[in-house]
Amino acid sequence: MARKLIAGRFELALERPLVMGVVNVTPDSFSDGGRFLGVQEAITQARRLAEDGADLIDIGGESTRPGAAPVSEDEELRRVIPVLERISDLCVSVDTRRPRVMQEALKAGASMINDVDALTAPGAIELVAKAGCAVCLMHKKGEPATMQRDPHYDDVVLEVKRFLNQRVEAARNAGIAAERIVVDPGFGFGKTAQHNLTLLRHLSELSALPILVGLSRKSTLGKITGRPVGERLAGSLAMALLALQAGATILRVHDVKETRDVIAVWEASR
Ligand code: 9MG
Repeated sequence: MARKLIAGRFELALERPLVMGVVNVTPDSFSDGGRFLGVQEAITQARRLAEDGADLIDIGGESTRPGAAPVSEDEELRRVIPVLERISDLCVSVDTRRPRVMQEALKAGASMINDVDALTAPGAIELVAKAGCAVCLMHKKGEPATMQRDPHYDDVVLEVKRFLNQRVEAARNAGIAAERIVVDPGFGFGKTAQHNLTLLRHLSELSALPILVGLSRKSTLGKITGRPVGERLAGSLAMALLALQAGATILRVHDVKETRDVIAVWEASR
């Protein structure tokens, strides 16, 4: 496995797990519904997560939660770019599926593209190849509006593994070095709780490249614990530990400080 992740001017050592802190610049994260306050809050939150120990910050302007309202490209840019311009000293990943947003985000200082569509949009792969940024290639089955309506797989591990391998091959053929690529099984993206748990058990079989996992606060935890999204910290930390044991390299989380403690305990026990 690559021992470092190259993300633009940043080189992140992979001897230890990395933490990616989540910052959503989406209406549901605004306290008063105002756009400007959302941007300010996002900047403050990004800085706080970095102080808490995040190695990377993931900024998103379009919610890909099941059933989330679509956002225009211009609106996504208006949400994300002003935040990026103010935190470009940090290693920032941009969660987007749109090549134009990728392009503008990279110009504004982003070092990584987190694409839940795995660079399948026309032009996306060439753009990322040229940029020198890192990329996260994620598996998803279906589209966010409908993907959780009875998802089905004959063999979820095999299907996700094949897809990730194909997208890695496409990225490598386009000129993206292996040290710039991480893969992600896409927990909750067209998967039931059982699919997610099966993938977690087989995580290390999915790829030889670094694996990013996003389980923090997700509905699988609601299903297991019966708790609403605001009460899923303990479940999220338990999932973080399971993911580390299963071979995850990057944990995409909302609660950075607490996840850092999980990593410290896990490392001490090895
Ligand atoms: C944007 N986003 C929401 N959940 C995610 C996950 O699990 N992985 C990645 N890469 N991105 C996600």
